[in-house]
Parts: sequence; structure tokens; C-alpha cells
Amino acid sequence: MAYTPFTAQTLPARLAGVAAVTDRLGHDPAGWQVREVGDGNLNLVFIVASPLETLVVKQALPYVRLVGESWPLPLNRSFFEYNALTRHARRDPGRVPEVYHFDEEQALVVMRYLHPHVILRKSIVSGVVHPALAGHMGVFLARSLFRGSNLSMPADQAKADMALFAGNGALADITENLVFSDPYFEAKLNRHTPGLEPWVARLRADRDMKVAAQELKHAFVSKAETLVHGDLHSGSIMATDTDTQVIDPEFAIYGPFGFDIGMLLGNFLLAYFAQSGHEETPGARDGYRRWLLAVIVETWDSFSAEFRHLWRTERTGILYQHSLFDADPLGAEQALQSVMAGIWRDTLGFAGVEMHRRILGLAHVEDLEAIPDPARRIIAERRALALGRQLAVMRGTFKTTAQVCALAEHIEIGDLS
Ligand code: SR1
Ligand code: MG
Repeated sequence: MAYTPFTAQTLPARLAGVAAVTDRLGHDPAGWQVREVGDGNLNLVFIVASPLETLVVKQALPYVRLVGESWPLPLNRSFFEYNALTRHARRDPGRVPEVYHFDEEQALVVMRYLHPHVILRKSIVSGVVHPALAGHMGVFLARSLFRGSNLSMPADQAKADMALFAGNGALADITENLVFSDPYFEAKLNRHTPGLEPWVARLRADRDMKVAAQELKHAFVSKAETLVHGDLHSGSIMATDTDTQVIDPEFAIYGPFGFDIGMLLGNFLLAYFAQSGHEETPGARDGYRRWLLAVIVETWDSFSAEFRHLWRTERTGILYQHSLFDADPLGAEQALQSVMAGIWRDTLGFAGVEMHRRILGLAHVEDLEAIPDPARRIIAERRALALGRQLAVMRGTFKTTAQVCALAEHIEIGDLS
């Protein structure tokens, strides 16, 4: 059967012939409840429930759902998502939903239903704390990035994976335009909160910022360092009090170590500045703001500790090869410092441009969009634009996450000029 986008009515007939589904849901598709719940920018997402079990079915559409059929998008992103999910499952077991079935022709992945998990972004807008989040994400980032790179993989396998994921160029093209270029000129699909114009114009006239954004784009397209998730924002994480699941790696490609970390920290910083738009009285969310900053610190610290551990115990790839440093452990540590410094610098830059594009570009974030009072939203957005600019342009000058958090706090409480 040629590719067809399914509906809640047509999906059961297709799934009824799939053993991985009927083994779990049973053999009576007429008794299955199906709901389409996709609220992302690209795909259909169905929840399929029988009295025995519930599953999630994600199907790619041949166009960008957010925009419509005028923006075609290859269905094979589903193939890359499936391949990234299976690699992530091996590299950090238990941190991604289990895949039960992949149907390449229908661009469809059947996977575990995450329950009682919630989309992290929605949780953050509501001011909910997730105690395990930062530790889980730091370790996930270290394991997925280290184990997908030439620090760890046999060289032939790394090259094969680089070639495989290079096929996901259409999704990379979205990132290349939407993250690194469109926010900095009047691109057709850009939008911003009415009233923000003076600050948009100021940023677009900022030569240092434009150069920084292009340096970061240069890094994104040329540093094929590891398999990155490619779209690791708080909408790509589902969480409970004790569990964290990383979903939606359809943008997976070989890119810089710092890309996923930067995108995630950028989204935490956007959430930080958005809090003032959600609190009922000034200061009501002070504790939550502190928690968000602590998440940034702990995510980086956990990433850094696990990455350092893997460097010392699993460096089996062709980079900084063990045999070179057998008699020189201090040399290996010096090299590690240098690699970490590069990742940190890139991380800050990617965080900065991610913050900008979620305010100036096509794809915005609920954290800011859900602020009902436009005047308060503009204040939050101006603060985020200001920090994003500092992170991108001055990325070589920050030494610690504490410095980043201190600047965020300073911008939050200071006068905006
Ligand atoms: C046209 S797609 C817009 C955005 O949605 C995805 O989630 C990615 O973040 C992409 O940049
Ligand atoms: Mg997504």
C-alpha cells in the first residue's frame, strides 16, 4: 500500500496486521480507541488503546504541519527518527521510548506510550518541578554524544553513521535557516510579538550578532562530531517526578557536541524569563526561577561529569587514542580540558541563537506564547533577546554556568534599555 496519511478511523486496519501491535493490543481492532493528539509542528501522533495496553503511533506527513502543504518535507525523516531512537536506546538505555515497530513505507513508528509522563514544556509553563530532570538529561547528553562520536565508535562505523544521517539534509536545512539565519533578517515566515519591533530592528542591525550567528551556523554544518538529536527543546522531553524520556529525534544528524546541550539550555533560559509572565503576583515564581537555574547548572555538571568519566573509561575511538597517552595520563587530561572548553563555548552560542529564533523566527515556544498580557510578554522577550545576544557574541568569555545564571538574574531584575 502506497503511503497514506492515516486517520483515527483508518489506522486500526493497518495496525491489525502488525504482530508487534496485536501482541500488545490484542486481535480486535474494532475495540481499540484511537485519538490523534499531535500538537507539534510536523507530524501526526495517535494514541491507540485497547483494554490490554496503550501505544503511541507517530506518522510523518509529507509537508510541514505548522505551515501546510506549501512546504513539502520528505517522509524519510521517520527513518532517521527510528535510527536515532534505536541508537539512543543502546547508548543510554531506558532514556528513550521503546520502539515496537517501524513501517518505512508509511513513515510510521509504533512505540511505548509514556504514562503518566507530561511534555516538559507544558509542565514548566505550569510551574511544576521535576527533581530527576537535570541529572537524567546531563547523563543522556554525555552518553548519546560521546558514544555516537569518534571518541568511542570504531572509525568505519562512525563513518557509516555519518553517511547514513547525512541523508537527513532536509531537516538540517530547516535548522540551518530557522535557527541561524532567518531571525537576523526579515525572512518571509518570521513573526514576533507586535510592539517588539524596536528590539527586533536593533538585533538585526547588530553586526557582531550576525557574525556570531554565522560562525555558529558554520560550526553546525561543518563539525560532524557526533550524532545529535537535533531538536532537543523542552517539547522533546517527557517527564514525571522520577523519570525522563527523550522523544522526537527526527532532526538527527552528525553535528557539534554542543548543539543539543545549547538548544536545551537555551530553552531552560527562555522558560526562566517567561516566568514573570505567568506569576500571579510579582515574585510568586521566584522559587521556580531558582529551580530552573539550578537545572541549568546541574544539567551541565552531570553532562560534564559523565563525559569526563566516559573519556577516562571508554575512549576506544580514533580520537585522542589511548595508545598515544598510555605513558602520559596528564596529556589525556589536558586534551580533555581542551575538548570540554570547545564544547562549552559552542553550547553557549547555540543556546543564544536558539533563544532568538524562538522569539523572532517561525517556530515559537509556548512558554512565551502563553503569556496572556502582551506587555509582560514583550518584557520577557526583551530579556531573553538580551541574554541570547550576550551568550552568542561573548561565548568565549563565560567560564561557568554560575556566570551565565548570574547574568540571567541580572537581566531579569535590571532595567531594560
Ligand atoms: C518548520 S519546523 C519548525 C520547528 O519545529 C521543529 O520542532 C523544529 O524545532 C523546527 O525548527
Ligand atoms: Mg519535534
